[in-house]
Amino acid sequence: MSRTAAESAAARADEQVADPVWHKSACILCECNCGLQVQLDGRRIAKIRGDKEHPGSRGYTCNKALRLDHYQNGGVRLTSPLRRAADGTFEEIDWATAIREIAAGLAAVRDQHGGESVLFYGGGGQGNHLGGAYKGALMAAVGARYSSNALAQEKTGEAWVDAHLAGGHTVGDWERAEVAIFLGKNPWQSHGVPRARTVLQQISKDPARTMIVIDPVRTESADLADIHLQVRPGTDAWCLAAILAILVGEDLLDHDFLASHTSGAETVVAQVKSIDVSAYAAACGIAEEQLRSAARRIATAGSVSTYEDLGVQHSLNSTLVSYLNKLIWLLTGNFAKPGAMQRHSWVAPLSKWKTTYRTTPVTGARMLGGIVPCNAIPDEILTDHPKRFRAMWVDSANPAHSLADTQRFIEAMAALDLVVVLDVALTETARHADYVLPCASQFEKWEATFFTTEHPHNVFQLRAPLLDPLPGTWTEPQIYSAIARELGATPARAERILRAAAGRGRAAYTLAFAATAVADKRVRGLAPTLLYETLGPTLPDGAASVAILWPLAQRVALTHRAGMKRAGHRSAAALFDAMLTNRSGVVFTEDRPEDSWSYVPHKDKRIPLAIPELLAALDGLASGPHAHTSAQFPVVLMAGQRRAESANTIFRTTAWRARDPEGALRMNPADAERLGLAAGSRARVVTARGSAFAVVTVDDRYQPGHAALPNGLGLDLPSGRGEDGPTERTGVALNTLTDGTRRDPFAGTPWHKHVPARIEPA
Ligand SMILES: Nc1nc2c(c(=O)[nH]1)N[C@H]1C(S)=C(S)[C@@H](COP(=O)(O)OP(=O)(O)OC[C@H]3O[C@@H](n4cnc5c(=O)[nH]c(N)nc54)[C@H](O)[C@@H]3O)O[C@H]1N2
Ligand SMILES: Nc1nc2c(c(=O)[nH]1)N[C@H]1C(S)=C(S)[C@@H](COP(=O)(O)OP(=O)(O)OC[C@H]3O[C@@H](n4cnc5c(=O)[nH]c(N)nc54)[C@H](O)[C@@H]3O)O[C@H]1N2
Ligand code: SF4
Ligand SMILES: [Mo]
Repeated sequence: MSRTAAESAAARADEQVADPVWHKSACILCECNCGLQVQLDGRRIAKIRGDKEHPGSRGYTCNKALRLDHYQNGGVRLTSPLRRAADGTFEEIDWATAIREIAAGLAAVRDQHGGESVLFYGGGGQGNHLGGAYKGALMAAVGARYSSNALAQEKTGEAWVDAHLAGGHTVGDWERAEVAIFLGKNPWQSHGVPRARTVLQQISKDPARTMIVIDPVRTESADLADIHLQVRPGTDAWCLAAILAILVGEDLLDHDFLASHTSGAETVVAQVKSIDVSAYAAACGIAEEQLRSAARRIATAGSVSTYEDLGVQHSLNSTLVSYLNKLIWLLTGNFAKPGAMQRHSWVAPLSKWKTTYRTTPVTGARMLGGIVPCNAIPDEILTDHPKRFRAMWVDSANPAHSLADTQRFIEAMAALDLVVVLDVALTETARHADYVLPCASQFEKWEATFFTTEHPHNVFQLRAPLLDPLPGTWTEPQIYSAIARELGATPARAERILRAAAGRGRAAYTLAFAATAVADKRVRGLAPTLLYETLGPTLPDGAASVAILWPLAQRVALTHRAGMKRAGHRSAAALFDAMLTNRSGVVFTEDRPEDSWSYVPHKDKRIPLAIPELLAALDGLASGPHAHTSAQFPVVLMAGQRRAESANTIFRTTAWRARDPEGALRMNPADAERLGLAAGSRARVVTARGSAFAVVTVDDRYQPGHAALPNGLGLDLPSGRGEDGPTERTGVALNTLTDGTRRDPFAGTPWHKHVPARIEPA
């Protein structure tokens, strides 16, 4: 239930009285966005429990959701726009000044160097995508063409492979899969699979089902697995190639599926045949017999689903590994049937699934998924190339902390003419901005994510604000709209027509929108802010920023009509109303496995299996190096493990972390002993780019020569009062250790899981 103005006023009048109402919301810490119910005590989120009516999470939460008040109230919030003064410090300015100066700054960069020299970064985190949906309007207003976000350091290689094969994003059917494969994925900690711990336990307990975990570490997920392929770090390509060779060699392929639903199988099979299984088994450190039994189990299963994640996407040969992973389920016919891999609907696709790509203006890096690879960004700035980026706009992201090679990224920021950061706090990135704009938190505005990737019931939840915006903060749509207007980009006539049409109802509005878009070319690009300014005010409870869902509901009706109707929505308008009013979220499409074929865009509905460039890379494995370590850096450091006590950089406080406050360096007992490191002692971790100190934990879950540091620590948090004062760092800021050049040759995605390092007593 949304909080009315009267309720808010009552809460303000008597802050001491806890509000007994359970308000609906969602967790903002990972892509699952579990539905929540919360009780407020003034502005404090006092009690949190899972929402049983949420159609995806059904009451489930993990340990982290219960700490969400640390996001809302734990850090130091920004309450005024900040401008960097001549002496380098920040000064508070009012919003009118901020909007005027930033618009003037953007216009100056555009007029001198072209709008394409403004790079947009971010636009949403794990819990907030609604605001970022308005970013496109500002990009259009400026004439910008380049953007990037965290997907370009994890998922773009996979997206490119998916584009070639099933033509778009694929997802497992976890509730029904007979064999579930987790490849470089630890759902027990990182989730990704809805209700992950429950689902893992169900698979583990069921003798008819099998869980295969491919991970160098004996993780909590591996503990529940039937088969744990404990690869040597970074050798997944050899492991998967060997499994493919076994499938081919033992004739375990689904020939019917290959004949009726694919093309190019002969090319793939011919090449895989030549792989030396024993040699590849040795390369990945797994007994050949274990690989054979895994391959046989996959081939004889009624259904197989797989989930690949950072363990391979942040490691060597990542795009090739994506391809080999997908060949395993395709050669065994595990697509578009119950329990197998599926295509699915979206409310708004997170990325572009295209085989073609643009390249970056300076270094010519491939922009897979349509976005600039994160690792290439500093190279696109630190140069005197005339097409270099001159300005950067950052929203809901912390790239000075989350991108490889922090030092170089900060150097790049300093070389720009203009940096604007939108955030709730003065982050590591915001500290290097020219302007910082304080945003309302994710519990102070209407919010949603477009992590709508489920099958068969795909869920979307629109969250109503729990609290009024903190005084001094604005919402992102408000900011995008104001700056586009200040730039003079808002088409006035179209706006007048649309405002009038909005008063006559949504059907009239839609017709008017189509007409104005034909009459004025600017309308399409500026559509988000036009919607916000004209349809927005007609929406109830101050939900102006929800206006963007109106065209998105039309999109769902157009592209996934049958699925939408099966979910009980007879039209786009009905779906929009359901999304607007249902606080626990709605199933927006109900898909059947065979519907996956309707999402395959290829004309002949056949999946083309051969990707020549990646087959060439597969050939290269025969001679490729299995490890990147050296005498100087003999350890593989996993720079970014997901743990029970990590959540990207969303909590800007150390207090939320009950255990492991500093984020220990985990390593094998034998390594620790050899180095003279006792549990609890301090070690120095040295890489080619930097060094840092960490507390040691010894654990035989890790292989010798492998060590792990957690993701998201090492924030520079205010140690005194005031946001702009001195700071203190707890834990290792991982990207002070990583090197931007260590990246996948196809996708440019970083090798954060494979950082050659040396560990020594501190
Ligand atoms: N608790 C928590 N959950 C989160 C997040 C968080 O910060 N904390 N972040 C969210 C985000 S943004 C993401 S992208 C997901 C990521 O979710 P995951 O990818 O599951 O998380 P990681 O722990 O980074 O990596 C997964 C596994 O890869 C293994 N691995 C390391 N090297 C290799 C290798 O060479 N080969 C293989 N096969 N495996 C390897 C690690 O041992 C680890 O168990 O998690 C999300 N969920
Ligand atoms: N070495 C190493 N680096 C990594 C990783 C790793 O494993 N190892 N993981 C990578 C991965 S998978 C990911 S996804 C990225 C994540 O890194 P980023 O994409 O940079 O995102 P987050 O750390 O989630 O930071 C989210 C930001 O949004 C801000 N924020 C929160 N709420 C709001 C709001 O309502 N409005 C606005 N405007 N801002 C808000 C937060 O304060 C925070 O600054 O890190 C990547 N970097
Ligand atoms: S799995 Fe945990 S972190 Fe992820 S959304 Fe649910 S409660 Fe939040
Ligand atoms: Mo991520």
